[in-house]
Amino acid sequence: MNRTRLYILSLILALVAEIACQSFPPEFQFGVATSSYQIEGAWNVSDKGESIWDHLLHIRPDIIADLSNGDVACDSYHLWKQDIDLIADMGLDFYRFSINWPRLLPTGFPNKVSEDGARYYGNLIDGLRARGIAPVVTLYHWELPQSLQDLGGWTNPLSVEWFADYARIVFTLFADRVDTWITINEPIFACESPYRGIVAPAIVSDVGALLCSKYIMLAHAAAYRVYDEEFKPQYGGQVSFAHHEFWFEPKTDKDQELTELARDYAFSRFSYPVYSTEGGWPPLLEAYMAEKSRIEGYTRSKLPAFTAEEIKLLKGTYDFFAINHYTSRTVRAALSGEEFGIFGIDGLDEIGAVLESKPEWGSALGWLKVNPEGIRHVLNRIKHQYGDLKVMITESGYSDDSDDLNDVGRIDYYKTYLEQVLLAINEDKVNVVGYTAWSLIDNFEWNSGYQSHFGLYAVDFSDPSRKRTAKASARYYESVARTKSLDVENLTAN
Ligand code: GBH
Repeated sequence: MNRTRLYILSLILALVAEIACQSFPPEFQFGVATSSYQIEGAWNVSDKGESIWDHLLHIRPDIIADLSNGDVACDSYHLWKQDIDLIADMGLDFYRFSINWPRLLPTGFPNKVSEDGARYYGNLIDGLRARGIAPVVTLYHWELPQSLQDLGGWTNPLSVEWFADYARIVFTLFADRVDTWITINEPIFACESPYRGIVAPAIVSDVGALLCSKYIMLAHAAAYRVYDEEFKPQYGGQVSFAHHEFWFEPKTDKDQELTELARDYAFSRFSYPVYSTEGGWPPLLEAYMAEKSRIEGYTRSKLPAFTAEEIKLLKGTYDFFAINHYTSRTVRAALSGEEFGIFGIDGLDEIGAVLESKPEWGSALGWLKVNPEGIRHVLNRIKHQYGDLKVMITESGYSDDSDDLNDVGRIDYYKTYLEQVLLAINEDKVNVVGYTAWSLIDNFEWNSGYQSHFGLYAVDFSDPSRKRTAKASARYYESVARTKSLDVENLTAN
């Protein structure tokens, strides 16, 4: 072979390698996610009970930027068939949605199961399966029955058994048709923002946030054990909870130690009890909270201790690692007297850490800074902390406030984040098995109301029929999912 031919051959080989690297493993799954309060509406149909969100936003609309609520939302309670069509049109493997606890159990307790509630979720599950879409079902995406909140909600130790009872009913109804289950969505945002007055039930209590952390994790474990013992032998499905992690890095070298504490406080608080070999609270955090509580004059740590039995109950309650990831922050120590912004977004007041962005990171709407490398770091951190686990990305996505269907920012987010997921798979050998785009449709984005859009499809909220329209990102995500490759053209709308 002469030199020119060799050169051409090497170019072709490089190209083939490049294309191969752009490809996901053939069994990699692509899906899309929503949650009940954010899309369903129909807040008081039939015998549905009231959730903490229904309750709070009817008396405190002011906590939402546009004073809106989820009374109607995307009306997916009535339009679920359209939602299934959109998912099928994108050729996706699965749909992650959540069950609204008081829609199924109007009293919060298992004494009464709503027939309409059970029928709604049964139809949705059957409709998905008929189109070859696997349902991935979340039991708790923040809709606690108000009846249980009135009894202390997740700060009441009995919430562990209330949740286990609810989980058993859901598994009894649907375990024959659902293989993948998420117990709790994001314990951090299910406990911290709610007990900092930001979201429902909007109670301000640092003690409450930490009590909730303990009992919500025990509730996860109890539900996991119910499935494992009573349903897994027959159905063989998989259960986990959706853990949330930002990527945190120290602002300067001297912020190294604080960054470790911040990671423990915000993330390992929830992952360590389940995934570590020792179990229990992360040691650094446990020591810090014991000392801080003593200084503040408490007789015991605000972070409630686990008994040996509870540590055992929690340890190993996973069949895979479910991770939600959106964004990154730098960490530095707060200056004396410095004010903290929104918990978990701008700072972690309990440990005196300020969270910021870097000039080179991009930005979506509000809190969502765009740092694609962050997702690779987080995936690596999981592997280094807990070993070679099966990892499923259960949420990731991009927000804007635009009506432009040509949503290039969102396409760029998915492209660059998925490139980093591929690097984690190919270079770092992290066993990532799936990716979930948040969200299928624009929906009720909690404090931001309907002003923050995460959807691959737009929803016209001024139209009573809540018309859904594909954005360019829907077609982009479709090509990625159908080819299982990033080697696709950036399609634009129209
Ligand atoms: C996920 O939470 C949730 O699972 C999902 O329901 C949510 O729609 C999605 O992410 C996008 O936010 O606007 O500054 O007042 C991620 C955590 C919870 C962080 C809401 C931002 C609002 C803070 N997000 N939070 S702010």
